[in-house]
Amino acid sequence: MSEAPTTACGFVAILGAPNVGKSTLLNQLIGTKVSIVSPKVQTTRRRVLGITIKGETQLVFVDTPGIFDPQKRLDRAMVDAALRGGEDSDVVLVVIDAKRGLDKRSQLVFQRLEHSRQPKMLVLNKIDLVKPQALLPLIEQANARLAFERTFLVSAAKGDGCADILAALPELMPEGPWLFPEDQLSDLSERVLAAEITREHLFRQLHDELPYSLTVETEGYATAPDGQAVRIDQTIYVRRGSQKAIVLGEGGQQIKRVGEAARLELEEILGQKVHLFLFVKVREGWVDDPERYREMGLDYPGEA
Ligand SMILES: Nc1nc2c(ncn2[C@@H]2O[C@H](COP(=O)(O)OP(=O)(O)OP(=O)(O)O)[C@@H](O)[C@H]2O)c(=O)[nH]1
Ligand SMILES: [Mg+2]
Repeated sequence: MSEAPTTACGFVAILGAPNVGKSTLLNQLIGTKVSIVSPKVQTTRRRVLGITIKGETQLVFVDTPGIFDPQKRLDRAMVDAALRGGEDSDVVLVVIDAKRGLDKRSQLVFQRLEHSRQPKMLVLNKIDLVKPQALLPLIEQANARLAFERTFLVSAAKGDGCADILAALPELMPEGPWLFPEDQLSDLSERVLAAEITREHLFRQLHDELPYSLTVETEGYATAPDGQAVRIDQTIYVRRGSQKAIVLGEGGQQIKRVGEAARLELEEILGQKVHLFLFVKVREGWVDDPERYREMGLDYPGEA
């Protein structure tokens, strides 16, 4: 009787300041989009698992919200979620934006990770934006600040260097059974992913503080009997009537553009025709409503 090969499975947290490219890296590592990306800071609000298999090892990546100095309740819930994602993992990838270097924001991340006991690896991302000679001093400074097992030079947007990360991880993962079915790519339900995609396009299309004042929830998700099409109903919660007017835009043009972009992306991801219906509701206190945090996949933090 031949013995079954030994399997391994472990969690790899992706931590860093806002906007350094953590979600782009996650999507690139697992080869498909499960976590939303935008040019604005604080796009990711919740932990998102992205799962892939390398040989006999199942790698479970944990994308996290950026670590920053939280001021408001929602900020605190996001940073808590990020730090907890790090604590529960077997390895931590600490992502730095090579263009920004070791700025104040990444210093804060190093500070928060000083006492974490997990092995840490440094990922210098966005190397496509800097001259190669700028990298060496950065590697030296970062390694002097925290003990890293390895350093990777990466362009998550282009995919450069990602294979090296994938090759280095399996030997660090504990032996054990796979925790997820072989074909599972993420822990997000289709309803949550659909809400996230709409939120991504709101982040991309709206300016100033508005993206931070809204949240999106999927209220209805119904597949047609023939499986060819899906109807998705979503509510965008904003905090004030004036914000609702901006989200709708003149003659509803703004929300139409957002809906169109989100629909096209959802059709690609789901491989189905999508009918997307967006509603905007004013809910003044949603940032202090525990139910909204539950929907966002966050714990509700009490008073500071
Ligand atoms: N040029 C370049 N841009 C990148 C690279 N990786 C990510 N970006 C861009 O950086 C911006 C932020 O990327 P995200 O993946 O959303 O960053 P994040 O760290 O997840 O951000 P938060 O979720 O807000 O903390 C986006 O505009 C990305 O397209 C890269 O390797 N090169
Ligand atoms: Mg992100």
